[in-house]
Amino acid sequence: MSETAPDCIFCKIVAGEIPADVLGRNDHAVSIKDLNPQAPFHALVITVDHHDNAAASAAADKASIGHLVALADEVARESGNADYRLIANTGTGAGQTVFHTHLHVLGGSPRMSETL
Ligand code: DGP
Repeated sequence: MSETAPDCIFCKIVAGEIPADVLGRNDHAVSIKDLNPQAPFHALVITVDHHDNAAASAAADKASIGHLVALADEVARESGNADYRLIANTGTGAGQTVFHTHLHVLGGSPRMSETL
C-alpha cells in the first residue's frame, strides 16, 4: 500500500484519478509531461509515495531518489534528450508549488527557463 495524502494533485495523478500524459513508470515513480512546459522537453518524475519534497523522500528511503533519477534518464533518452537538467524545487522560496516529491527533467535547450 502506497503512502498518499488527501487533496494532493500528484497523488491523484499517480492513482490515475486525474488524467496526465504518462511517459513512463517504474514501481516507485511515474513520469508525466509538465502541464506548463519551460523547455522543448519538460517532464516531471513523481514519487509513488507521498512526501513533501525530495529531502523528505530521501529521509524516508534514500533509494527513492535513485528510482526517480533512473526513470528521468529513461524518459529523457527515449525522447531523444540524452543531455538534460534535473531540478527539485524545495520550499516556496525556491518556487515549489506542488508539495509532493518530483524532479523536473528539462531537455532540448540549455538553461531556457527563467523560472526553473
Ligand atoms: P514545482 O514548482 O517545482 O512544484 O513544479 C510543479 C510543476 O507541476 C509545475 O511545473 C506545473 C506542474 N503541474 C501542476 N499541476 C499539474 C497537473 O495537474 N498536471 C501536470 N501534468 N503538471 C502539473
